Amino acid sequence: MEELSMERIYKEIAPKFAIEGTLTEAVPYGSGHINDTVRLTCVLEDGGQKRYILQRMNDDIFRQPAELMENVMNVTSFLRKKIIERGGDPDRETLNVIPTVDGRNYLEDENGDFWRTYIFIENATSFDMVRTPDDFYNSAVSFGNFQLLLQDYPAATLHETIPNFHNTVSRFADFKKAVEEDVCGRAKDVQEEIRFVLEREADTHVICDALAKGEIPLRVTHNDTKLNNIMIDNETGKGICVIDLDTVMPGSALYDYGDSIRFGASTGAEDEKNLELVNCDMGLFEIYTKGYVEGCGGSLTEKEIRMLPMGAKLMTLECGMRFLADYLQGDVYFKIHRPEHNLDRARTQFKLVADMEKKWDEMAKIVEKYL
Ligand code: ADP
Ligand code: GN1
Ligand code: MG
Repeated sequence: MEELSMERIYKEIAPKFAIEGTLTEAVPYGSGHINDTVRLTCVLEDGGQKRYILQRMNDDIFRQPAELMENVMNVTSFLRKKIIERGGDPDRETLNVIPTVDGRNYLEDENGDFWRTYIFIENATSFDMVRTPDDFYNSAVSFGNFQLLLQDYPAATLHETIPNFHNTVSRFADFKKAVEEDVCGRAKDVQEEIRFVLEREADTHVICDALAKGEIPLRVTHNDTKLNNIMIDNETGKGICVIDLDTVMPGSALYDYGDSIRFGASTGAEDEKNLELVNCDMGLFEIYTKGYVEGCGGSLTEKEIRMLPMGAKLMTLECGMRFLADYLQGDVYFKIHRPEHNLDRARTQFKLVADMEKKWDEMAKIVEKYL
């Protein structure tokens, strides 16, 4: 996709949305790996200001933007009703799509790029690293609650925006293919990392098998529950809004729980180069477990709770496989900001997996407390 031009956004794209006031600024925003995100600032007649998030959706990854936006509209209107019922503020506690001036939910421009706009959630922050254990606990309650709120969502009406997104068996097959094809000739330098994945093939079946056998339920899940996909209220410190709804699809609670642990319970950044700094913190692991189980309001089954450590390990292994596969394929999926960025990311994930394996008994004991 073409580089983002702020000037073009300012002059041609933003004015096509029904935003209020006079646009005064458009700046690149956030640290997501997938979409191009821009923050718009508008000045209102009364001198106040209103901000928006404008995104160019990544249509290499989300092949059916219309279906994706149908999911977003349906899920947010469903959540909106529930938020109003419980006396919350629907403009802050869920995403709100701003239509185009001609009343559509998204814009297709003359280059065939797809754009959408949301209300900017003010007085809240999305964190790339855990700031305090409380933030992490509050994010867990919110992600658990999100899943609970969607418990009676008609799952069959959801489009699968990325097929097999957390199917670790097919992710493993994709990984092996990337190694075999080795289109950039990079495999020779990362043999140790490749071996790390290949040795764990048996693990990749565990959640898929449990779902297939009906031992754990299929639910409507978020599927991308990293800490920076939740807005933490600046005043109360509570998780005010779950964002990045592109991958809301039928899935397992283990995916949501596991992806949060992968990212938030790590003592290092996702792309930390010094692996000594990267470990799975058992204090954070426990606090998230407590918050998530509470947030799910008693809806998790005993089997699910017992499998939570496996959720954490497999989501971390999967993400590592995806980063390494992308490195081997020439960095075509995740946004990178330096040449070996995806390799660095893959290495932190494998370090975390190895650390979880060492702490396996401890993790099992912790989750047992929340049965
Ligand atoms: P990506 O799929 O690329 O991760 P996100 O939808 O997560 O894209 O957006 C990237 C970042 O932009 C988020 O991590 C968050 O910091 C910020 N962001 C997204 N939506 C909003 C919003 N409605 N209000 C405030 N910030 C937002
Ligand atoms: C991507 O979109 P973002 O940055 O929140 C990715 C997740 C990965 C994550 C790794 C649609 O999340 O699956 O776990 O990067 N999203 C998609 O940081 O592939
Ligand atoms: Mg995101």
